[in-house]
Order: sequence, then structure tokens, then C-alpha cells
Amino acid sequence: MSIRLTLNGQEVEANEGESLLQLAQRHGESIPNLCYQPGQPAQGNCRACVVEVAGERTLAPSCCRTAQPNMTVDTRSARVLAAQQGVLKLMLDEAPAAAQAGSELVRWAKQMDVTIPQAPVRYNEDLSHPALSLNWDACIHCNRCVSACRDVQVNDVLGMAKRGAQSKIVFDLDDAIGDSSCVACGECVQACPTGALAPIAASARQEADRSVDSLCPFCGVGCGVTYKVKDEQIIAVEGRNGPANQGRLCVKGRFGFDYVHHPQRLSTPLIRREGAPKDPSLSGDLAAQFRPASWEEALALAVSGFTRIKQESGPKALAGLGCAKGSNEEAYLFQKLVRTGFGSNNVDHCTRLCHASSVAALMEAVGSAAVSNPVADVAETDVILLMGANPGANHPVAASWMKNAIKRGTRLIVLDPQAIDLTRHAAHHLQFVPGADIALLNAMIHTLFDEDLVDWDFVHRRTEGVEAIRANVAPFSPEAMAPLCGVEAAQIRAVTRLYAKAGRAMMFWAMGVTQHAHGTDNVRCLISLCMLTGQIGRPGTGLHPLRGQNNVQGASDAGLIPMCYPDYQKVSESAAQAKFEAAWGMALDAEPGLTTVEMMQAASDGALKGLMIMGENPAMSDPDLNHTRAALTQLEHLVVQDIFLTETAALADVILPASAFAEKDGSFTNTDRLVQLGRQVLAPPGEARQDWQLLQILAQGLGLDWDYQGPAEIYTEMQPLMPSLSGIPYARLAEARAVTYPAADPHTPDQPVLFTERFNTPSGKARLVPAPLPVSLEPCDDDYPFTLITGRQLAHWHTGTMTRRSRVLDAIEPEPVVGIHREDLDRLGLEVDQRITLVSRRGQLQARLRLSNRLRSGDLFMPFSFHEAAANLLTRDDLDPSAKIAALKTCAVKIRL
Ligand SMILES: Nc1nc2c(c(=O)[nH]1)N[C@H]1C(S)=C(S)[C@@H](COP(=O)(O)OP(=O)(O)OC[C@H]3O[C@@H](n4cnc5c(=O)[nH]c(N)nc54)[C@H](O)[C@@H]3O)O[C@H]1N2
Ligand SMILES: Nc1nc2c(c(=O)[nH]1)N[C@H]1C(S)=C(S)[C@@H](COP(=O)(O)OP(=O)(O)OC[C@H]3O[C@@H](n4cnc5c(=O)[nH]c(N)nc54)[C@H](O)[C@@H]3O)O[C@H]1N2
Ligand SMILES: [Mo]
Repeated sequence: MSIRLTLNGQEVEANEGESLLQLAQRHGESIPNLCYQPGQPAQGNCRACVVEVAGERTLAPSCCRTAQPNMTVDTRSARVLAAQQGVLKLMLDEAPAAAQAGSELVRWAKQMDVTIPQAPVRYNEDLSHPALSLNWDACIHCNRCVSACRDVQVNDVLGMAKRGAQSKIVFDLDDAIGDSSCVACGECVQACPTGALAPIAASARQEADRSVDSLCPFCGVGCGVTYKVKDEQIIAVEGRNGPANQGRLCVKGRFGFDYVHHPQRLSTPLIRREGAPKDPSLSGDLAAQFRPASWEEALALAVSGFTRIKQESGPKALAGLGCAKGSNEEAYLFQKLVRTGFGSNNVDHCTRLCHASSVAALMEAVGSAAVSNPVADVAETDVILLMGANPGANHPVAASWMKNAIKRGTRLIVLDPQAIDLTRHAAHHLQFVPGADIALLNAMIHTLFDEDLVDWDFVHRRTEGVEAIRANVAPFSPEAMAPLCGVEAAQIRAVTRLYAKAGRAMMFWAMGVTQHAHGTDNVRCLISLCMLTGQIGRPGTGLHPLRGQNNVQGASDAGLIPMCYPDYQKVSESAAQAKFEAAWGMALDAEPGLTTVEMMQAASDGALKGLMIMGENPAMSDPDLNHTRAALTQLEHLVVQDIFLTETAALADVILPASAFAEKDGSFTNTDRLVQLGRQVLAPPGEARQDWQLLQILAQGLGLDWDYQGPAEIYTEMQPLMPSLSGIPYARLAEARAVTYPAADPHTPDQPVLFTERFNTPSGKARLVPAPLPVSLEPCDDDYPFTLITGRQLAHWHTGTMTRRSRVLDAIEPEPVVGIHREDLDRLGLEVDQRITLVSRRGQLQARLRLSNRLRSGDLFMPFSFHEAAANLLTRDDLDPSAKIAALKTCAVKIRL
């Protein structure tokens, strides 16, 4: 039934449930409003949006009055305007500090001809946090920030304390922000209409010269952001209404942008000084080993080193490590450079240390390496199973969607040795022994058969191999596995029932599952659990390996892997080889190349002599660093293309200064298979150049006739070679700016949910593969009694190159810490904050102890982001046999004083 009413003398039609404010805005009326936020329930507490409804004595707040048939509404009458002005004036009087440039309140006041009082010197404020501040004298108690913190991000930190005139916004129990549990996502800052909550940096509050819509450079969620630029400096970042984030951001995206302006940015090519030895201990002044060079000299040296090695030792003595922070176009060019310029498939990137095991297991089972359903599907699921992933720290905006779903009734199962951030929202947390994933998952699969929870109809129609799975899990009863897992059998059965019986259940996993010598088997088990219960092929179900780097999905898709051309077309298959030989006009090698860790092993054996590294820092991120760094030192010729003088660059012969994310155009593929366009915000500093241009010059030096004009042209070459992009020509991408693959033709709409009818395997069925119990490679013993878990913190990115050069992020986590359980601390007579030496069979480091209430007794946790205490000095380089991923996640260590 239509709702017809009169708005400012015109007859109009309202939508069901539409508020008068929304209706008026839709008809182009501008009504001041401060507490209302689109997408959130109306609060009706600021009263700035009052309007007149005929027949009513008092004015009505339009944000919380629903349009009704036959109403007569006036938003422009003298009475309305006077009331709106009165409200704005009162607010400015009561919150004088709100008179800050650019605040929403001031904009409305200006528009409504309300005099803006002189802003007082800032006072009554909390300046205790490195990222954001709170000025109570600018607060109008609109509650938007509370809603942002509680309803949107579900961080539950901000609240309104006390009542009436005494009421005030507080963090936790009126704690200083810096001492509170605030995670600095800044959603409150973005929501605040007066500047009461604001970035603490004065620069961020200036008026920007221009704004550029682009993407966040950090994780695979792929948030849309708007960069605010003044005098060619990024001064602030705001969440943009991108498909993955709808305005939300985390601390890195919002406050971690300033690394691009750091004085240590590489801005001129560098060449190793004659006689300066490569020092694997990385001690002393690293920059002093290099001298500035002209582009001509540096590029000529880079090329001549590769050419000489290729002539003397053959193409297989060369290799390249590409970059998952770069664009699809850069990744495509990089692998093409190695395959056609160097002449082998020795090309890889950080996916090998990351989701290589997921890729291997997924390709085998379903014939596709990407997620089946997007993160956003959590809104439609009944149960989320989260294993070996800590999205609160590592995919914070994805975590916010999960928390929103949980608030609406979705149940969360956490399978993780640590009590991760999301555990407080979980229905079940199985805090199991690190490395016991297969014992646990096979026990869950055993329970499916044992308790008749298998969806046999789905299994028969859509899968093959069920009998081998059934036979394999026969000995894995929860009761038998419970002691290995360190959790109770009843709990294993309970979570299995919850997942299997859910109408819709969705699973997410990440590095806790993948970074093991049995990583592929771990993922095989997850896939079996999903398939045996038929939890795939519908919205709110499916398999989601949370992808890590902003473009690791795209970099893998574009062929930065040694076994595959773009789109996972195998180098060993002659049809694929012929296709790419035709496209690139030359003979290609059919033998799969070396993987990341194998490259280091080949370098130390002397088989690999020349290496090109673009945007990776293996001297920090690879396992067993003493070995890795020595191997890098062994190389005859190492060229590093980066934005900083990294630990890896410090071992190079030539360093090429490149463009950071904000300095380039290109396409980037997020964890949801969404291809999005990033846009250049700034020029690279000094003489630094675009990554793609450098690759082109190197290729030309190696005799290739490349002549690309830019990313669009590169995409246009790559796209027809990749079946998954066949329906996404550049024009479609340029117009939509975000398109989900696969798309068969340009008119196929985005397909967020895959495998509704068949899988991508030759038979169309999912192939289930059983997994045996692995042999523990390094069990704890009397000498090395602790299990060290390595991973991430919210504020830092991997090897710290970028985030340790961000003022806010480095202030939040300034030094390396090792998390320890209270019992272990007490038992060993250690103190919180004590500096200790952590020793493994391969290396040692020094760091401070931090009490952790997340760990099991006997486990320690450490991030790998600190060069002064590089966690990978301790880790092992054992490889998973299928995926060649290294067992980075855990190793045995001891604490020495
Ligand atoms: N802040 C931040 N965010 C990031 C990154 C970053 O560096 N910093 N990196 C990005 C990248 S590239 C990636 S790949 C993702 C990674 O994201 P995550 O995988 O979430 O990160 P991790 O901290 O490595 O480890 C995840 C979890 O594995 C658990 N775990 C440890 N051992 C085991 C085990 O044996 N079994 C199981 N099941 N779990 C175990 C840990 O307790 C931890 O909670 O994050 C991305 N996002
Ligand atoms: N112990 C342990 N080790 C791990 C892990 C773990 O959990 N534990 N996780 C592993 C995982 S999942 C991953 S993904 C890897 C990550 O390992 P890496 O990829 O080596 O780590 P990053 O620090 O992200 O390195 C990115 C580099 O690219 C540079 N860079 C950034 N943007 C650009 C650009 O646009 N152009 C160029 N040319 N350079 C750029 C940065 O300065 C930095 O040097 O670490 C792995 N290592
Ligand atoms: Mo990763």
C-alpha cells in the first residue's frame, strides 16, 4: 500500500518505514541533524532535525518519526527554522569547543546562519592515546560514538556515564583512553559530529586540499578508504562506503598511513659500495654499505648481473620473489619477467608462507583456490566456525561483521590454542594443543559418522571419496583424541553437532591451520567437515580462508607461483604451456620452479646465484633466519625493489626505490574475490619510480620488447589469459570499480556464492582426501620445554617495515614482547616486563615478557614484526610436502635469563 503525504506543499510518496528525515532528504531537503546515522537506529536525542506536522502541538524530531499516510509536513516554516537554529545555538553554547573547523555541527550552524562562538583553547580533554583524543567540551551527547563503538564495531568500550546534566562519554570505566581497552579503530572519530572525538594529530584536523577514493594497503579485507591530502601529504584517512567495509576501518587503515612520508623512504637508487661485505648478522649502519647511483647505472648493473649469471649458469640459476602488496598488473608483469626474461618458473611470493596449503587442498578438492562465500555472508549464517585465525587483530573489519551477526543470534565456535579477541563472543572455545588440528578435526569427522550427522544426500550427489574418509577416521573417536588435543571429548562432540545441525554454517581459517608441515592435511580435514555436512553452495555457508595481504589473492591469481601460469593453469600441462607461449611469443619452461624456501636452500647450495625481490622481506619473514640470511649473502647478485631499506635490501647488490600503495594505480583482489581499483594519491618520493615501470625497464634490459603505457594496458593483456576474469574487461572494472570474479561474460552479475550446483573439478564433485596423524617434528622436551607460537598483533604489519614507521602504530606497540601464562611466570620465578632470552635449536633473541591471559600454560606467543628480536631466528624451515609451506607457526623454545 502506498503512503502518500504532503511535504512542503508537494504530494509525495514515502517508503514503508521511512522516517520523515529520510523522506525529506530523498526529496532534496536539507535538515540539520546530528545524532542520526544512516544504517543505525534513530536516537532522536539532539533535536536538531525537528519539523512541523500539521495538527500537532509540538515540533517532531524527523529522524524518529515514521512517515504516515495523509500527514502534512513542513520542514521550512519560520517556526521550524527558528527551532533548529535555537537547538544549534544551544549546542554551540554548551559545547564551545565544538567550534572546530570542518565539524558537522559547524557546517550546519553556518548553513543555518547561527553565529559560531570563538573556539576556546582546548581544555577538559583526554590526550592519553597516540591516535585519538576526547574533548568533553565539544561533546553534545548525541551518542553517535557509543553506537559506533557498540553497535557497529562491537568493541564495547565507549559508554555514556551518569545521567542528565552530569552525563559524559567515557572509555571503559572512565579510564584514560590510553589505558582503556580501546583498539583505536576510530569509528567513533568518524561518527562524531563535533570533533569531540578526533585524531590527536593536529594535522589531521586541517582542511584538506583534495580527497582521493582508493583502498587500504594492509590486509585482504580490502576496505575502501578516502585519503585526505594537503600540501601533497596525506593528513587523514576516512572509511569509504566500499563493498567490503561500508565505511568501517581499523587502526592501521585509519591511522597507519604515514609510513609513506617517512624520512627513510628510499628515494634514490643505491648500489653496494665496493668492498662493503654482505653481513648476515645485519649489524652496524646498513645504509653506509650503499652509495647513491643514477637510474642508468643502477638498472644497468641490475640487468648485467642477471644476464651474466644466465649466460654462465643457465636460467635456473635465477629466481624472483614478487609482491602481494603490489597490484595484479605488477604481479602479472613480475611473473612474466621471470618466465620470459630469466627463462624459468622460479617465481614465488609470500603466499608460500601463508595460504599455500589452503590453495593446494582447495585446488585438489574443489578445483578453485579462492573462497566460496564472502565474509559478508556471516550476516546470513547460523554458525561461524573459526579455526587458527584471529580476525579481531588481523582482519578487524571482517571481525566486526562477525560480531554484528553474533549480536543477532549467530553462534561462534573458536578452535584455537589461544583465547583470541573474538573468544568473548563465542558459544564454544576449544583451546587445544598447538599442532593437534588433525586429531581434533578427525575426531569431529568421526563424530559425524558416529552420531549420524552426515548429510548423505549431499555427500552422494556432490562428493567423492567418502568411504576413504570414513575408514580413516574410525580410530579417531573424540574420546581417543581428547588427550592429544587437551580438550574434553564432550566438547568436541558438542561443537560438531552445533556445526553439523546448523541450517547454515560457515567456516573461516588462517595461519594457525596452514603454517605447518601438515598444513595441507589440516585444510583437507576442514574441507571434509564442510562437505560431509553439506555446508556449502548456499548463502551463509562455505569455505573461507581469510586471505592476508591486500593483494595476495590477486598476486596468486596473476601467476606469482612456480607451478602455475596466471589463473592456476599448470606450467606442466602442455595446453597451458602452448597458450602462454603463443601469448608471449616465446618458448617457455615446462618444469615447475623453486618455491620461496627452496630458493633459499638452493642459494645456500650455490645452485641459485641471482635473485630479484620486489616488495618482500624474507630476511625477516622466512623461517630459520640464520640460514636464510646466510643464503641471501651467498647470492652473487641480489636486486631488491622496495620502499624502504629492509633487512633483505641490506644484503642486496642493487636497491631500486619503488612506489608505495598510495603512489600507484592498479587493481587489487580481496579475500572475497572482489577485484577493486586502487587509485594514485601521491607521486613517489624523490627519484622513486612506479614498480611496473621498473619491471618494464628490467625486461627491456633483458632483451624483451615490452612497451606498456600503464596498468590499464597491462590488465588488458592479462585479462583474456585468465578464464576467471573473462567477463571482467577493463572497461567493466573501470566503471564499477569493484567486480567479483569469476564472471563468464561481461553481463554476468557478481557471483558472491560459488559451487551452488557443481565444483570446478573434472567430475564436478568435491574430492575428499583423508589425513593421517602427523608426526610432531619438534615436540617439547626437557631442553626446550615451551611451544612458541609466532603470529601477529593488531598494530603491526609482518616485518614491521611499514607499521614501525607509522607514528601511531609504533607508539601502540613500540617493542618486542613475548606473551606468557601466569602459571609459567610464577613457576619460573619471572617478572612481568622482565627481559629474557628466548632460545630455539636454531637461534636466539631477547625480548620482554608480557603477561597473557590468552595462552595455555606451556605456550608462548611472539609477533615477527621486530628486527631487534626477529622471531624467525627461532623457527623451523620444514616444509609441507604438497604445498611447500614452511612450518612457521610453532617451534620448541626455552627461556634463558
Ligand atoms: N595486524 C595485522 N593484520 C594482518 C597481518 C599482520 O601482519 N598484522 N598479516 C596479514 C596476513 S598476510 C595474514 S596471512 C593474516 C593472518 O591472520 P591470522 O592467521 O589470524 O594470524 P596469526 O596471528 O598468524 O595466527 C592465527 C591464529 O593461529 C593460532 N594458532 C597457533 N598455533 C595453532 C595451531 O597449531 N592450530 C590452530 N588451529 N591454530 C593455531 C594462533 O593462536 C592465532 O590465534 O593476517 C593479515 N592481517
Ligand atoms: N614466524 C612467522 N613468520 C611468518 C609468518 C608467521 O605467521 N610467523 N607469516 C608469513 C606470512 S602469512 C606472510 S604473508 C609473510 C609476509 O612476508 P613479507 O611479504 O616478506 O612481509 P612484509 O613485511 O609484508 O613485506 C612486504 C615488503 O614490501 C614492501 N612494500 C610495501 N608496499 C610496496 C610496494 O607497493 N612496492 C614495493 N616494491 N614494495 C612494497 C615493504 O616495505 C616490505 O619490505 O610472512 C610470513 N612469515
Ligand atoms: Mo600471509
